[in-house]
Amino acid sequence: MSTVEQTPASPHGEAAPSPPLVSVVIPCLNEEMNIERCVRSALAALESSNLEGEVIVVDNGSEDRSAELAAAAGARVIHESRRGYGSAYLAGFAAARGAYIVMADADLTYDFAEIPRFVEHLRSGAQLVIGDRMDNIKPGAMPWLHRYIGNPLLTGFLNLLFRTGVRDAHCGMRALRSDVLDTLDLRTTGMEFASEMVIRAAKEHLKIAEVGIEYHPRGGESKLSSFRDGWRHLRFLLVHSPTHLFIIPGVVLAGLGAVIVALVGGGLAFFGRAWGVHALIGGALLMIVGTQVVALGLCAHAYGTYFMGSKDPWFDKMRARFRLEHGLLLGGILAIAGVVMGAIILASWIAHGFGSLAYERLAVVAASLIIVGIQIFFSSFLLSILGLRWTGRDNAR
Ligand SMILES: Nc1nc2c(ncn2[C@@H]2O[C@H](COP(=O)(O)OP(=O)(O)O)[C@@H](O)[C@H]2O)c(=O)[nH]1
Ligand SMILES: [Mg+2]
Repeated sequence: MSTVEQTPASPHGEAAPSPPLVSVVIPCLNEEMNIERCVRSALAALESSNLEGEVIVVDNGSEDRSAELAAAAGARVIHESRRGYGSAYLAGFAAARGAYIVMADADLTYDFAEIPRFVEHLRSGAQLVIGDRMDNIKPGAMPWLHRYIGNPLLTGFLNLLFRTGVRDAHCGMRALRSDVLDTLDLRTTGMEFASEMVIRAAKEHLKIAEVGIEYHPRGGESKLSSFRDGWRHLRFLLVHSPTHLFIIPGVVLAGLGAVIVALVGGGLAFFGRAWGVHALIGGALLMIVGTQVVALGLCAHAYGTYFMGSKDPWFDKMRARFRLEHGLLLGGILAIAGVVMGAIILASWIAHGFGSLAYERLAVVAASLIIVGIQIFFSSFLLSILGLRWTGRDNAR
């Protein structure tokens, strides 16, 4: 939980001073080498551009003199005991009084003299302003693993999934209007907070501006753990996009499996040769697993829509078009087709005096149809259950 160490004095019950226009929020974990200079340059940037403002340092349980030095340099210090870059910012945002919030690390990588440029973008209508370091990374500022692998891969993946169009999605120098905080509804506690902010802003169609800035070598030790924090970003992207995590891979698997089952099961040759029961088993496996993955994806979408307020146009269209009964019908038809095939095999076995069977292909097709059919049938019910609390007309779906 966060606490405020130093609040602006209001002695003798005077009217509180009018809130500042800009709050510069700086998360800080053991940055005694840098924090004083950061606070002073932030204050100097505000003053030189005649911006009424405050500098808030969120101390994240530093074991060094960071908090003390920040306060002495003129910052309002907030303490947040829950560790993490995101936790620090959430506490800082809650304490910020400005209409505009500027964010930057406490490590001297960002130039606080750029603050007025960020504020200018907010003044001219942007709701979120993100720095873009990519054309101006100073020697030694970013390890090659981050510059050429981590950053481009994660930013590329983020844009593939969420189409934010942001060039440097992990840049730590940003600005936003405090009135969009409720809309953004940020929750993550770690470094993935940076991705969450960009994704949420894009999903809510906020006006995003980008500002080219320089990125300088860090003073003191980095708090970023490349693989752990990289994975946290990736995990965040995946769990917030069921379409890419489940639906697309599931449809591809199930579609490929269904084609293989149809061709091999029907005895058709392809790629210049006939295929046997092993290929059929492979196809059945893909079809079954793919269906399962799609069903999980639909449930994940339903959970997001009904319980987390997610808005996904694709899922909304599906909901409008398909009802529970459609799923039951499809599942039922497939399962019955499988049972009929099984019955044919059984009848033929009986007719041939319970001797040895040679219906492997038909048996595989029958079994996979029954499995897929039953899966669709019950998944449809589960989807419907997830939507039970949904309002009005959708209850019946
Ligand atoms: N990683 C991390 N950074 C924190 C935490 N609390 C505050 N910070 C601050 O968040 C900023 C970002 O961390 P930094 O090491 O610069 O990561 P990088 O900019 O991604 O390389 C710095 O100002 C840190 O002092 C925390 O719990 N974890
Ligand atoms: Mg940094």
